[in-house]
Amino acid sequence: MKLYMVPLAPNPTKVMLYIAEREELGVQMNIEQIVVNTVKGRHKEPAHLARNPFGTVPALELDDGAYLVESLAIIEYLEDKYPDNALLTGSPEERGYARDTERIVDLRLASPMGAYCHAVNSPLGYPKDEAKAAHMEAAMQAPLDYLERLLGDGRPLLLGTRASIADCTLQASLQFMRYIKADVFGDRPLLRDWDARYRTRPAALAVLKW
Ligand SMILES: N[C@@H](CCC(=O)N[C@@H](CS)C(=O)NCC(=O)O)C(=O)O
Repeated sequence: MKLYMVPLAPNPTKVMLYIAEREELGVQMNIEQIVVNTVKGRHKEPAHLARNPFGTVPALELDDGAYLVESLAIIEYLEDKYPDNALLTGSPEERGYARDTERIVDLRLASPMGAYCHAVNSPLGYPKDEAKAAHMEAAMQAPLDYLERLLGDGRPLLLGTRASIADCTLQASLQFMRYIKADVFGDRPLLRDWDARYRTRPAALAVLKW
């Protein structure tokens, strides 16, 4: 299999963190990672549009030549394909809660963070938009408060002691925030500690560049 990705972008990065976390658990998926240079616009060229008609990364090329082009679907496919030591484990309630947390992080936080970064200092050259940045920053506050409360019981990671898809998703977006030198934590010491702690994990050391 081949993962078409670019290191800074949050959606590919969350898949890369996910793969690295699984490798730490002893699961070798042998996925070749191939950079699509989005700064040079390669993701909008025919070669990449043939992989993903939406012109985005990531895209996972399966062994039969088909492509998956949604980051969460790629992760869920890899969970199904390599079920030993999967990240999504436990009772239906635990799995439901893990999925819920991942959706909250992705939809309520990663999404405004991405829009914020592009409005402030887009690596893809999108125009600056102060009003949009302020709106996106405001939107981040409730989910950040939610995560700060979650960590209030002393858990080291978002869902306990094991890395989760939500951890990968959050850290991938925070890397983008670091790239534009934005500190989103405010007075949220538990989240700040989580960030520092997650970034010492072997998976994070292997994948994160910022
Ligand atoms: N829903 C898709 C979103 C993919 C996406 O928007 N990727 C960004 C990078 S994080 C991208 O390729 N942006 C370039 C563009 O939209 O032109 C996913 O989760 O994979």
